[in-house]
Amino acid sequence: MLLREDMRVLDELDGPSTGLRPALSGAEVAGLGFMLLSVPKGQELEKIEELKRNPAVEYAEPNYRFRVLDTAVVEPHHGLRAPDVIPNDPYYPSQWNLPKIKAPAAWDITTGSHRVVIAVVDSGVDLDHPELEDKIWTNPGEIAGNKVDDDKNGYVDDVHGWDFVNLKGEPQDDYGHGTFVAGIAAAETNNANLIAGVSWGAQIMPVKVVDSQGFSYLWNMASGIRYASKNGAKIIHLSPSLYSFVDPQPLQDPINDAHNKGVLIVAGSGDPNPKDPEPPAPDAYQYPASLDHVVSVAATNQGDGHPEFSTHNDRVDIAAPGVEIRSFWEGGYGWISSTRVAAAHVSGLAALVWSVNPTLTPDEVESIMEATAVDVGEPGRDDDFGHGRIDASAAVRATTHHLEIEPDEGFYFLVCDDCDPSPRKITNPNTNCSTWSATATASWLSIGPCEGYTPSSVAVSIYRDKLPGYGLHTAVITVTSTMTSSVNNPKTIPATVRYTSQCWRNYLPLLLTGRLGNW
Ligand SMILES: [Ca+2]
Ligand SMILES: [Ca+2]
Ligand SMILES: [Ca+2]
Ligand SMILES: [Ca+2]
Repeated sequence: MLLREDMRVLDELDGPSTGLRPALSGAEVAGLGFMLLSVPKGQELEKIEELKRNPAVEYAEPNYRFRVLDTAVVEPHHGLRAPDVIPNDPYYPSQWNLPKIKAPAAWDITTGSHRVVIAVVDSGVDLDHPELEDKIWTNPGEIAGNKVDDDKNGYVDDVHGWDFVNLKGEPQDDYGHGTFVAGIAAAETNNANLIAGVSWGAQIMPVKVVDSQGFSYLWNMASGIRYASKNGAKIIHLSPSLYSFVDPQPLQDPINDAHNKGVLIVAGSGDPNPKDPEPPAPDAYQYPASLDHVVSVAATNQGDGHPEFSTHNDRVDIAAPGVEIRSFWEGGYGWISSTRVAAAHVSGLAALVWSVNPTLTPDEVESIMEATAVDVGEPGRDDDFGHGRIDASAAVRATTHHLEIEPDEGFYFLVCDDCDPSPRKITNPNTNCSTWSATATASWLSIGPCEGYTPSSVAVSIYRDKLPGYGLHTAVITVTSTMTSSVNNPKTIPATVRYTSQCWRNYLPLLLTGRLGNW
């Protein structure tokens, strides 16, 4: 069971005199604000009632079991021909969900910044999957395999996330669901391989809280949320869900903390299991989706209808495709229908919105997705679809563009009669070429065409023939957002050219004064 003390009450009652301390002997404290206690089997509820009568106990709850019900229907490889359109992933034509949410038009604005991290709190992620291995988050402060907690975050060798089931730093997926969800949100895309993901750029932080049978526990869930928010995730995708939940506080606390840190938390609205001996009502609150500060995502089908399995209630915020959604399964490929896979689209879209404007709060990101959603079902917000089915293109286009470029400190070129300096690059790490342009104030500065998706860049080079003569010349490059609404814009980059007949005349004095290293 999980237990939290009210320290103020404990102090008032002079600690041990409450009788609580002896009861806690052997308790495990994990920095979550509550404790995990072992109780003899069968005495759980009795013990909880006893503890709740103690004024020093803020809450005492069973360590509830959560679950991930989904298993994929496996499909054979068809050897599909890569289409001539972008993205070129061969299974893209069977991903009805992506054109449905207008992902291709969203990808004209951004294919997703590498800086946005989605924590997949699920069964782990296949760390060696060819479509995911380059997308896995790496903890910058941790050295692998030295049995030292280098970044002092409480977890030894957590180089690519953490496994809360087996308590180790290699959150390898032994069930499959986390890998499936990660593929929907952020598979390697336009690589002529398998499927496309919603955000081509987002990093995946694997946080394993689900065991090899598809089950998780409240303790693992709370710990996983805390880990993700403390270690740089921007979005937390919560897969496991539960309906018979008495007191959600042990989960609400870490969710509140994550939200206060600027993290968006996303979960499927829930899918009652028809095989369950006591299935919940189709409008029952399921958790964590129904907690505060969690975006509760319902599923839609190809016709924007409401599939029967998708829980509907007044906590549903938004809807996304959730029927026959393709992703990776057991080393191959398959489909799943559930609200959890619907939620993976919202996690991916939030990563795209945050790419266009990294300064937004999680509430702002949620509001943008809801305001731009397509109203389906009954007019206005309704319990089946919340604010509607997500429209990725409308969402990224409604986002105020926060223009970022690299470098912003300026360029220095050295030119002589028998040498040309190599071109430099101005890079926009977050959005595509369609969102920005660059111009120069001097005819001797050449600004190349913009190239690439996110990141996108232009080459800057010098036309020696157009320089007005030997000496020092300066000009300014102006970078402007071309999106309807923008901030941090325009940006200017100074460019300086030293033009001389022979470069050694410039290099030699610099070498003698030891300044070349700075140039
Ligand atoms: Ca660590
Ligand atoms: Ca280490
Ligand atoms: Ca792919
Ligand atoms: Ca509606």
